[in-house]
Amino acid sequence: PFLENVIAHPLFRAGEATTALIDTSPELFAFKPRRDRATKLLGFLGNVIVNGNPHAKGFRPEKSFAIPVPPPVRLGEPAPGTRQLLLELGPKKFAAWTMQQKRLLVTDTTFRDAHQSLMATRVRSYDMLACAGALAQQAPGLFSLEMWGGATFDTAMRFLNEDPWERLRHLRARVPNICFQMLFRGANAVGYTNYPDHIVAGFVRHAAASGMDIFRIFDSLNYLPNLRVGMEAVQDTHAVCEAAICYTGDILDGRRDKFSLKYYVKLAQELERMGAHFLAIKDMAGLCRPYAAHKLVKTLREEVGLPIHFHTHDTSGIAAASVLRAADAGVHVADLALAAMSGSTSQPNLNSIVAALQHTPRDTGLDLDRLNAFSDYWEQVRAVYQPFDTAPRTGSAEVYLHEMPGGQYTNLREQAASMGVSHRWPEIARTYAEVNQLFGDIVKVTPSSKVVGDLALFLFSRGIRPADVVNLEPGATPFPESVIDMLMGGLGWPEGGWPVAMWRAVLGDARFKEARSRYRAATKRKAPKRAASGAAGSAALAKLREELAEKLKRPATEDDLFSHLMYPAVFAEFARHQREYGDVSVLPSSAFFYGLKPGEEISVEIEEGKVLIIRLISVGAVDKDGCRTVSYELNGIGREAVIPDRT
Ligand code: 3PY
Ligand code: ZN
Repeated sequence: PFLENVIAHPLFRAGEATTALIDTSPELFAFKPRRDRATKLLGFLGNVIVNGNPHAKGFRPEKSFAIPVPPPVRLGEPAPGTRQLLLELGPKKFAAWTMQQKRLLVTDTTFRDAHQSLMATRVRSYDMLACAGALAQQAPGLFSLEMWGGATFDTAMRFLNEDPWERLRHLRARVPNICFQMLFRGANAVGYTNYPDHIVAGFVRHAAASGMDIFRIFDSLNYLPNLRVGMEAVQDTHAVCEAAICYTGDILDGRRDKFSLKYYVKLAQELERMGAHFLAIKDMAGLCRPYAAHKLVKTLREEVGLPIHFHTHDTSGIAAASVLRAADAGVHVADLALAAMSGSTSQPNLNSIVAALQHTPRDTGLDLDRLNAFSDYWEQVRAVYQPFDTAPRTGSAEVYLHEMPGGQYTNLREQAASMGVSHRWPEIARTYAEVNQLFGDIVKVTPSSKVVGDLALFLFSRGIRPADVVNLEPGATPFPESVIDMLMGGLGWPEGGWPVAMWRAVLGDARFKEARSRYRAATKRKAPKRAASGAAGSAALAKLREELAEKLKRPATEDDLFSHLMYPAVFAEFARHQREYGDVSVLPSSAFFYGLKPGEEISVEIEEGKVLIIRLISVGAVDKDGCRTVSYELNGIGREAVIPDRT
């Protein structure tokens, strides 16, 4: 603490400290009591026990959950897998290898999209890490694990008080053999708005250096200029640049000709020209029906020389048929989720597809029994997340009407519930579909899907029909900021631009003219050359890092920097939480969300080989200061935490 005080002293920081500093600065000897890690954890747990975890939606299970037991880790290194292959071959030859495989290759999305779509992105690192080592040993034939990016980045900090970068590194340490894959929102990186180029490129570099192998990059309007910086940044690392076409509409429906087969082929060819190593068909809402999937994959295989990776959602209940038809048409890789985390708004069932393809030319070669054991583990884990598990119980063809992405569906339903209008969900879903038409029929995926949702709820709550928006007095209605920003070009531009009557009515004349001239300039511009040398970007990032260190009153790491740049307010609160409570990701999930019951004991590994055994003894009555004394045994010795009761 003394040294910390010296380093933090203004004279020392200004480089003006002399040896006299000690004699003239008694404040150097004012030490804040250092709270050790165990004390901080007991404080956090005490707070959850007394007040509940603010992110557990007030849910208090009657009985504690048993800690889920994953398949055991055996002695010895896991067999080499796709990661070794990628590192050895480099991304281009790795792509060629992928195209030579006869079997259907499989990406397991359990660690990312599955829980993003089923459980509001709430799965904690703890539950992934507990099974990751065994997965590396027992399923080394998986093509990749999708385990990062999308909405997991901010929710880790926001709702789980954990560091997304630590998740990536800790998983990497346990899974050295299977490629890691992330979802990257092009110029929106892992956020909801466009970021400057040097931040997007810096984020990619840091993610690749932290262990990311495959970047699936998409744009929420299929606006290709938004992909350039991210794609080029990936191409400068060891990693695979997998560029995505976002699928919407129905290529088999001749009347819906905006999103035709030709449209997707042209996009895919552009992405190939931009240097993609892989092509993803990103069917974020699960709209790619079985026969459409076959036709799309077959045509793309003829027109594009890249491996094709199919991603869909089972919202309709028939997405497994789409995967099988895509496999028949020669798709190279498919995204699937372990059985207990599959179906509904998540991916189709990995285990069942493995079974379906056994003894066929596309046999995945994966070990079904072993995969079933992992599904059993996830069934236990899923039970702990009960309050977040709000996905529809069955498939529904309603998805073809509203076209909501898997991850948005439950979110919007929750928003409707918080507005007290759950019972009017079918109307809200219809309004969402009508807002899509009002926007001219667009691709809907984060963040454009959020804007459609924002406007749908805005109009619904005011009783305005989407079709009537064009009749509103231009600029007179206080539309949500996200809508204004999108129409001003904040997310780029949709195919063919925005419908003019709606555009003018929402923005008002002055902003409409400004937006239209931006659109004209953007569509006239030739594709920009490769971004200039990274030197200016690196200097800008170094400066941002210094500014952050000032704010944090400690040195800022690269992790801190990119978390802060993506989500300044969320990161500031996360950093405060860490100062107060330390690393709470080490707690079992049941204890993290619901605390402990008297007599309950958990073991917590705070670092390798350092284990705390925590038993809750009792919770005292409220004292005169409004506090309760929570009594524990910590490694057999009595400890107390005094917690203000805020219930
Ligand atoms: C995300 O951007 O988080 C998505 O999952 C989009 O499908
Ligand atoms: Zn998805």
